[in-house]
Amino acid sequence: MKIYFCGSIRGGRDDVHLYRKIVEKLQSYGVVLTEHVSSSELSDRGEDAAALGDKAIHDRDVDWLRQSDVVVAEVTQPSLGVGYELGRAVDMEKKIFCLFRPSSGRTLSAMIRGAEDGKIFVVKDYSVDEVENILEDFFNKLKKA
Ligand code: 6K6
Repeated sequence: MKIYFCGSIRGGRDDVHLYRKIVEKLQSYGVVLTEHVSSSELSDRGEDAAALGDKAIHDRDVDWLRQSDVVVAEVTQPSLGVGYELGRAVDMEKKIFCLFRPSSGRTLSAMIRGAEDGKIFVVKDYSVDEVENILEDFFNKLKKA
């Protein structure tokens, strides 16, 4: 299974350690195409972009999105890029699982919360200590579907 993981980069890297934990768990279910999103070496300035260029990053990521079987997004830290990826993924009719932490004190965008349809676009409120179980439930159901 090819998994596309979305998490904030230029939107802010506060949750990068959590992204790492999520990606490690996702790797037990398949190949995570976007493992770099969880790299603590990648800052919010995305300085590596200087080597690759924004257009190359965009085109490569959209190509990976197209190849993916499922999209998992940590949406607590607001990110234009993550919102864009989710919009493109909806258009590609990908199975989407969004994870949001209410304990952050934030309110999730209506464009993400409101996109939930309980089938292919799922939004789950969670806390850090339950993340592994929540991913396990999601992938177990996905395998049975
Ligand atoms: C190049 C090589 C390593 O890191 C870079 C620099 N930037 C990005 N590389 C890969 N994917 C990126 C990069 N910047 C944004 N994205 C994609 O958008 C990721 O898949 C994230 O899910 C999302 C983050 O968007 P912003 O708006 O928070 O940056």
